[in-house]
Amino acid sequence: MNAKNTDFGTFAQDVMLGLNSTPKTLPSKYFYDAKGDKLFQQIMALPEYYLTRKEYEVLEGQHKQILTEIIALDKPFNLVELGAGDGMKTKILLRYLTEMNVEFTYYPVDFSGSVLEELEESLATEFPALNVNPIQDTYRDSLKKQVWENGKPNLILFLGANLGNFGMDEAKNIIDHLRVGTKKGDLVLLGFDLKKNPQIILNAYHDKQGVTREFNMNLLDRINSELDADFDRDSFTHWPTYDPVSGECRSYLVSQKSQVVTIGALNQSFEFEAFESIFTEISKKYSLSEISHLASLGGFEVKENFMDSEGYFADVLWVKK
Ligand code: AVI
Repeated sequence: MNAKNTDFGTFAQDVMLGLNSTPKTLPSKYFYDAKGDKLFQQIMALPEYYLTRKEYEVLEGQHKQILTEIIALDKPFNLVELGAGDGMKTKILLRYLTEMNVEFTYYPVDFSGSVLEELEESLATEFPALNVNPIQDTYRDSLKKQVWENGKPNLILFLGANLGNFGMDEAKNIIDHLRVGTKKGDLVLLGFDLKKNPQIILNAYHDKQGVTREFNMNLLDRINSELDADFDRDSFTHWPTYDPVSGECRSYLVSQKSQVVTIGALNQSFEFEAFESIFTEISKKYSLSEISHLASLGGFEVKENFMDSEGYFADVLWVKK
């Protein structure tokens, strides 16, 4: 996950804006501090959280087909990864490209400098001959700057269903940045969690062990410790919902009683009515037709949808027209 933001001013400002809006909201990018990162690692290993395993299955089982197009060009290329994180899934692709003696430079983009440092270290051990050029930036700014652009073909990776954590307008905006940030013939591989039995989706965000609850609650803990607030986490309930029409899985923290929370750093108190909620995250699930619509908005043609055996998850390969 790339969108870590621990800048005090920005965090305080976003919390102030979010809790002053109606309905109240907090941005999900603040889930990811050191504790949130660990919780997310645990989420990925949960029996209910199928997303990571399914994307692994796709990449493990179909990496040759996924990479056929770029290898067939028989030219050096740029492999750009938006939101590289620990690069675990990408290493499947890196391994195969290395085995095939393909010439390319890997540009992992992540907003977190420490994540990039760790990634660079692990790559130096596992792939000593790999050309790596880490970029510390946001998805959008990196696509605006395109520091990798050197006339060579690009394969841009945006894995892990990360686009799902943006509302539709923002997702379209990112696709538009992809449109501007790519040239004819460039390839993009995006990970999407697909619409499926609603119960399976809901369970993934409401696990029995309560790890996702902790992950959601971590937002309140961060506000308490970083912004000197007095949220009583026991008076809030983790409440995920899934709307099968929009495909939106939304997470909320619901106040169990009427209460007042004070945030010292903002010098402000916030009133909660009984059962008032804070909207904390969207995880949108897509249909294949919605995905091809997004492709066309970005000026891309769908090359192929690579899916796991149950059709839960898709890594889709697009080519720029
Ligand atoms: C990072 N992202 C794709 C995860 C998701 O499934 O939306 C974050 C997450 N939220 C709760 N569980 C996992």
